[in-house]
Amino acid sequence: MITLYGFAVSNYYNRVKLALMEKGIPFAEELIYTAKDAMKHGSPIGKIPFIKTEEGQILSESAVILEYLEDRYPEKPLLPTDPYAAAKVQELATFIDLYLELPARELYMEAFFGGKLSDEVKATAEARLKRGIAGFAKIASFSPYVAGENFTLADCAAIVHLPLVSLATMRIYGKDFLADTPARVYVKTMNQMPSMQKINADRKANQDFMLSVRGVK
Ligand SMILES: N[C@@H](CCC(=O)N[C@@H](CS)C(=O)NCC(=O)O)C(=O)O
Repeated sequence: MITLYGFAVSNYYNRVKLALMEKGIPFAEELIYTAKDAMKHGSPIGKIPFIKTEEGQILSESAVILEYLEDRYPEKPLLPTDPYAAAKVQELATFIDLYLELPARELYMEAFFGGKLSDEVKATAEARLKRGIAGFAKIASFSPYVAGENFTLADCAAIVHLPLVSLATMRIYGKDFLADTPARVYVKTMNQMPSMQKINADRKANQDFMLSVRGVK
């Protein structure tokens, strides 16, 4: 059985967990909280999530793990069969990672963990986020899933990342930068999925413990 390593508060961890659950792949969770522990278990730079495959191999990077799961467990696909349509799903997922989550991540220290950011960091993140969100709004369809009619790998990224983008921008700039997109309704709807209810319950249960172990980040 696959083992998923990381902590249940992490959006990247929950992206993999969501794909595993939606594809109906059995897995065990091994909660680890520190980079040192992650490295001890095989994570190359101590980041989570990573998995141990059924064959005992280690694999990191959430987007890569999802691609591996598609290839290894094709029974319930989360990518369209048409190559261009599949690439468009991956484009959207990559876009959300690179141009929404990563710039928003610059804000987490102050937005969620009591740190203090310089005005320069905030201004840089703001410009990057505004540019990224304008592009995201052009390619996301929200009809009803983020890439179209079917639940795909792009949803696994969108559902876990978009709430953090909203919350972080709200806290730092006093405005949800995704407010002009259907993100809020989308996330609310997606959170009703049984898999997301379990993921959110686990996240809440894990939050206080994680903060006490890791401090920040
Ligand atoms: N590109 C990575 C990002 C993973 C990532 O940033 N994980 C965070 C938790 S959400 C982490 O491990 N942070 C601890 C650290 O950087 O030491 C992925 O997609 O898996």
